[in-house]
Amino acid sequence: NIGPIKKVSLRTAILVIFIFIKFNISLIPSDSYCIIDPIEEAIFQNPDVSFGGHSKPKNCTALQRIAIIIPFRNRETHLHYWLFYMHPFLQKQQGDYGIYVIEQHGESKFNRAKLMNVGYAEAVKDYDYNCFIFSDVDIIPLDLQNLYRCSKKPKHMAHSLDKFNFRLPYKNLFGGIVAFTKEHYLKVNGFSNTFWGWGGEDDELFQRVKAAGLSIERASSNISRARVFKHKRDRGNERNLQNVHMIYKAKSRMNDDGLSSLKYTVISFTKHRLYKKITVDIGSPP
Ligand code: UD2
Repeated sequence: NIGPIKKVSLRTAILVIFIFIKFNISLIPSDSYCIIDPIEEAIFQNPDVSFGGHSKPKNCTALQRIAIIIPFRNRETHLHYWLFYMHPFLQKQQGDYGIYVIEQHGESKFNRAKLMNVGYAEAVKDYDYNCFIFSDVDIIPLDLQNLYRCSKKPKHMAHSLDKFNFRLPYKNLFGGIVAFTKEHYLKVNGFSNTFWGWGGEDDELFQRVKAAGLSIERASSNISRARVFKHKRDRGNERNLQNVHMIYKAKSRMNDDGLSSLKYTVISFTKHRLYKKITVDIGSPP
């Protein structure tokens, strides 16, 4: 006889041991648990992507050769997740594509639009691209039917985002992801180079499209649903209210401010396993 209290504690001990075994719980610290950086998994899962981030379909010739340009500074984690999701996505769509991460060197105010122009200028030196998709590093499409391709019109591809409840916040929004044929990007003279800090450059691009006599298109919002990684406003990319005044001057400035006036210095080219990174000095605001 072990007495009622001892019986209870024996039962409890057996129960605890059972739970530990059943749910594979160990009290011994283990060194085998680790958080895998998604880039490791992405590299492992995309052996067909060639060094530097180019991939094309094996059994057919794609009609479009697509450069995907990503403006970048201090967003490593987002970039790794973007690559993790997007390489399989783009390969399933049988894209002939290359990934260009354009990193702004230094601490001066971020200039997303100028980095896009640099991406264009560098990508055309590499390959005969005829379609350019300018994408933020933190937007992931949720539907494979959302084709990462150019259309007959400049295409806005970030109009159905989870952060806006999958609704278009305002009619002229043209930020996040846009796709231009080479012909159309040249026709609008690219983005403006003069938008330093957050805001306005996407609206100004919309005005350029209009001024060039073009219009934009958007695919159905159902298939364009996309997720945005949550983040705070980055240091060095504070809202710039001066940008607001420049938006509606797009037409008068368009020919002199853009690809035609682009100046930058390349600090480094780095071919990574799944992308090409070009670090550039694009100067600082006047
Ligand atoms: C909105 C637009 C974005 C742009 C911005 C205003 C949508 C969905 N997004 O995004 O396209 O027009 O407003 O400028 O309409 N970045 C870095 N490091 C930095 C800062 C920015 O890498 O320090 C890059 C990165 O690719 C990022 C992008 O620039 O995704 C846009 O910056 P944001 O994410 O802060 O802007 P957000 O989300 O308010």
